[in-house]
Amino acid sequence: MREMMQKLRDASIQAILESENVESLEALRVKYLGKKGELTGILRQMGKLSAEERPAMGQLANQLRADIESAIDARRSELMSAMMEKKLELEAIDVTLPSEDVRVGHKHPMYNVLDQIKDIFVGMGFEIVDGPEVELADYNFTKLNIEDTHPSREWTDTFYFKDDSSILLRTQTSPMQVHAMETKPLPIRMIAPGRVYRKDEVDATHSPMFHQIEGMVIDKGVTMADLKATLNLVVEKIYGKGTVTRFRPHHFPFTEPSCEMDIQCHKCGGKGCPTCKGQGWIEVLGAGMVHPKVLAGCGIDPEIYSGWAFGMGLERLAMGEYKITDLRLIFENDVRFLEQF
Ligand code: 2NM
Repeated sequence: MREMMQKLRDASIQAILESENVESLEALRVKYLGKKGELTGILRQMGKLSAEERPAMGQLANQLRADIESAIDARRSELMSAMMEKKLELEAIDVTLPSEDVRVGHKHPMYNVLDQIKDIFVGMGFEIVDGPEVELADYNFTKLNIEDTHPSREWTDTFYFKDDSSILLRTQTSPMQVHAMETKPLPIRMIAPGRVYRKDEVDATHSPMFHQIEGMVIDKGVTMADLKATLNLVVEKIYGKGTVTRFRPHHFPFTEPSCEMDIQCHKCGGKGCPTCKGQGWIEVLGAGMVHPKVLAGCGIDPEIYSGWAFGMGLERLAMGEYKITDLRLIFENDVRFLEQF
């Protein structure tokens, strides 16, 4: 038996030293030390030994097991560090190599328009605010005086979150005005540009995601005259001094009174041309005096404070500005298109 163990020792140590990867090493561990392994096989024959021989043989077998185990451990760490070294060598990066050419994109035409508008409002003391695109129906609709039965609240019009009709993708940036009224000290002068979502099929004039910019002023003694004067000034900065505007009555749930503002076509001066589609006028935005119910709902006393607000679509503005006739081009982000602006 002593001889068998010596043979096993020689063979196993040799095989372990020659094993070339951790998988074959593991196979050797099973082969020699496993439940059906060779050492176990030898130990099974202990019964044949005399009582005097048994303790010494047992001790020898234990020693052999420990030696094989430590040989395996030693070989495993050798293999692991060799593997690591190989990996490091393979994955080495020469940081001194020149990089591949990076294709530089191009500023999106809509952002030219947005940046221009931001500059104008910042110049008048407005603050730019940014906020969540995922909103509570309360902030997107209820606090804006949009009644429970309003069609824009329908599942067919608005993206609600599964099983929860109180959470949605904002359909307008107005919830930012509500957040501002609830949290900011008065007076407030702010604009809120950003993405909005409506369940529309994609075509030349519709997209389920588009951009809006809305703005609001809340202070004591603010009137419709402030609304008109401020928006006239903005339009003159964009389309040139002397640009003629007109304000038509309109309806929005969150403003009273409400209006839409048109500019006299800056291309044809109102005669009618392709830019204004023969109309002489171009619709640019919706606006109005913030509804007293909206103010009160946000904790502002409508007897003391008043305000005006406006909202407009950025894609449409950029399309008008750059004569882009298909909204899809705006979202494709093809550099060949973008580079033209
Ligand atoms: C528009 C048109 C008119 C608007 C109103 C408010 C708020 F929160 F102050 F009530 N925010 N935005 C508003 C008013 C938006 O978009 C066409």
